[in-house]
Amino acid sequence: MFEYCVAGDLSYCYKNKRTFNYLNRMKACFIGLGYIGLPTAIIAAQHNLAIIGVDINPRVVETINQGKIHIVEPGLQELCHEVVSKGKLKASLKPEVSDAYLIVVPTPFTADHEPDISYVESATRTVLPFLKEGDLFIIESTSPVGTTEKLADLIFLERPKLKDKIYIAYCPERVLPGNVIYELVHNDRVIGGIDNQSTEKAVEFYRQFVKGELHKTNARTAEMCKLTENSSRDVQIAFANELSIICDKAGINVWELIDLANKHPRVNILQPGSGVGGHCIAVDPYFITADFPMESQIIAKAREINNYKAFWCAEKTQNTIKEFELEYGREPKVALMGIAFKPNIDDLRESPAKYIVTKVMQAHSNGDFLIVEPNINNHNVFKLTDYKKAYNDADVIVFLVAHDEFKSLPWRNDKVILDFCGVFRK
Ligand code: SAJ
Repeated sequence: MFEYCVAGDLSYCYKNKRTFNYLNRMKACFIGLGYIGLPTAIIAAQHNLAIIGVDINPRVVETINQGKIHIVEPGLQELCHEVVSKGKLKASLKPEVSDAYLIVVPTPFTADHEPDISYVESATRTVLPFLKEGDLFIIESTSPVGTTEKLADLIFLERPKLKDKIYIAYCPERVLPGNVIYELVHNDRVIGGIDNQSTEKAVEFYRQFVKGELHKTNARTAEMCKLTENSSRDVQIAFANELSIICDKAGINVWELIDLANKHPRVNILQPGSGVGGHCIAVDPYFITADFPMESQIIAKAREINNYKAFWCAEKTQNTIKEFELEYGREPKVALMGIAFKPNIDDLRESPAKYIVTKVMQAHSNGDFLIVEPNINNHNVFKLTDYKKAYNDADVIVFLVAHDEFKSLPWRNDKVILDFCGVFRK
């Protein structure tokens, strides 16, 4: 177990070459206060850890120190206010001496679909001067296999005296946006150290605020596990999307088909949609295909199919517009329903719906389009229209995201409706 200093003042004390901390609490420094870093920092603070949250964006730091949040996540605002006002969480532009350092920054991919770990590297460099014997260094950012070992090498190159004296581990997050507070505490986690002692230390750390099981492994397996989870979902969605294209040609209702096939006790097909978006499932499989191009055939194909599905939806929309013009001798008014990457959120990252809207509007530059996204108030590119008004006013309605609001709309025989995401599936 971590041992803590019982002296309740702000000074550090040293005992048995370990660093102990103020107010009887372990101190952890989170680098990156985004969709995962901020909620994790808040939950850890709520469980009595002293937390320093670091972000390079001064507005983010300022917002959090006012007890507010810059992301949308149900219930998080209240928790943030609570831990900040009780002095358990402080945001800062710079790290501070701590017992544990967590790297929770984005890992984007390049135009060639190569993972870019430069943020993880520079976040690691910012904590390098603060590291001391006995500290724990954890990477949570989704990373290609071998990243934790690579960063351990970097740490030991820059701070050779820390070799075998600090603990280094990888622990991916698995929370679903919208349900983050519950899942951060209750989901099982996979924890892999660069050695057994590091794994054990990291398990002790997460035990303080995670109720789910903590599964021990090595760093490479933990890294691959995160990529595997999201690739697995991508492959399963690709199967559903491929089925939807086949069914369109065969004149079969894909939603009914999947419901029926899923009555088999060992079949569980996911739902087709307008493609796969977000910054996880649409990205992480590339971290495998970039490093294992020959071996990752299904994973690469699934990415291709899910990207193609968005292109297919755009083509189908454009063809429907042309058919309307031919039949009625005028341009239709077209409602494009939803631009978020999935239902009931405001997140547009890697959104297939946004891609479809952009592509269709570019192809019909003089077209009459009503863009709908009930989860955001305004957008810097698209002029947004209320969903009921758009549904009433348009001739052609294209459902791109199955937001709850859309499900309450009545079916209209006087409209041309393209339902790519099963709004009317029942
Ligand atoms: N989608 C479908 N059909 C489905 C399910 C999803 O088309 O049946 C689409 C969604 O519309 C969306 C995309 O897939 O465009 C991804 O949505 P999602 O809800 O499957 O996943 P994310 O990206 O919000 O979160 C995923 C989760 N991973 C898995 O379920 C394996 C989450 O647990 C991870 O923590 C998260 O990625 C992450 O951060 O990696």
